[in-house]
Amino acid sequence: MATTLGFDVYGTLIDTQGVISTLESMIGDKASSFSQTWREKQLEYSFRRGLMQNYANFGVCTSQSLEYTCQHYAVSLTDTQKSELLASYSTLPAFDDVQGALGKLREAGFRLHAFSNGSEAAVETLLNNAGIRDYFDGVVSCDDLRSFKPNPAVYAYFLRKTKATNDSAWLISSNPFDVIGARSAGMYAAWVQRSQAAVFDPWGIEPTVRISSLVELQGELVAAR
Ligand code: 2OP
Repeated sequence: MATTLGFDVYGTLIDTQGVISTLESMIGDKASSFSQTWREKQLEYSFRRGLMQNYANFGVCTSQSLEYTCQHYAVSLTDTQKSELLASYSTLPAFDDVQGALGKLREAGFRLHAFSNGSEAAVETLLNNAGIRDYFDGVVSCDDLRSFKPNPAVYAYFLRKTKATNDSAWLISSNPFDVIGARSAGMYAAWVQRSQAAVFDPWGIEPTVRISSLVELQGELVAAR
């Protein structure tokens, strides 16, 4: 059976720091820390909503975390500016290594799926705008289960939706919470260490492989067979 790869989207395929240039035009030198707080709070909201079983989709987590971040930094953005920032979340760029690596993986016979907290519609739009949608056989969204990563149910859902099995499927993610969630659910998982400063949580649940670029992925997958 061909190996199925589930690619996390935000932070793995797509650079969420891509909003910084828009932010700089609005708030100047606070942009980088603002963007990081926004991303961290967006994820925190998904974890809290999952645990509370009070679901709202990832787009709501993104907009409410933007509101929090504005208040946290005492930055007053107009509704138009907030709408522009949220719209920029659907036009974020793919990382430089994505196109080349995905093309080679498809040629080598791997089945590629995007696998994200984001709603199917939001991810479809984002991947199309980033010019990488055609590399994927499909999009698997946690929104279908009204839950978020790292709920083990979402990894099981990924396998069902892609008709894969634990021994023929990998999660590919730059987010340690996602990698640990997939490994804890019994999947193979590759951690894409997008920054030298990134720390993998010291839980004793390790990625199957660590890579610093998607270019290394195919070699690691073949070696892991
Ligand atoms: C995802 O794309 C949030 O990066 C995470 O599901």
